[in-house]
Amino acid sequence: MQQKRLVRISKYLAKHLRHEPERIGIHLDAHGWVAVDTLLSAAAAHGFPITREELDEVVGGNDKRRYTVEDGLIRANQGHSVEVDLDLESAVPPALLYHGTVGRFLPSILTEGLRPMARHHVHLSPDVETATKVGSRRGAPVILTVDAAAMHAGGHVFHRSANGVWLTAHVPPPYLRVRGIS
Ligand code: HQG
Repeated sequence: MQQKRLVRISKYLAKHLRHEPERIGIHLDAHGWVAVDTLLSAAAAHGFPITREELDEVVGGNDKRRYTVEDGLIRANQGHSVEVDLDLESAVPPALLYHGTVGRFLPSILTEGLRPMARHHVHLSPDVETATKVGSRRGAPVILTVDAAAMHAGGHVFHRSANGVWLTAHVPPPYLRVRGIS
């Protein structure tokens, strides 16, 4: 499949498995799952037919492993704005985690900390390279280092999504450092 088609399908899945299932008349269960058949029929009925082979290629070939297919069901691994319970176990984070953002958000972030904004959690990356990619979506990336060990010691809960993104409710300013500035 062409890369362009693959990206279009992945975006379509993100839109309907994370944010607006009702737009194509599907219903996610409490844990974010919907039957693959239901999803494919709904997509076709709403003018965006996807074959099962294409779906499998997007799910299997997706470098970020955004989706899981299991027992005839599919769900997004993270990034929801609709209420779902992903049953993620809490986990001990590495000592440092990273967040990629852009300069225009810094004044607010350094005042109120990192907030989930439209998502359920703040998303943190395990390495600078990943954080740089995340930040670059919005402009020249600025990387924040998160003192995850201190947060964990202070009782903040962390979860790790199926695709290696670290999630937490809020990162207060004392745990944040702009990388390159001491
Ligand atoms: C910023 C993509 C002002 C935050 C990526 C970010 C990631 C604040 C934006 C995943 C703020 C929210 C998540 C505050 C945070 N004041 N701005 N207090 N706190 N922000 O997209 O972390 O393609 O919801 O810095 O690869 O950018 O969806 O979060 O710039 O893994 O699979 O508010 O989304 O993955 O933006 O990205 P987002 P994110 P997917």
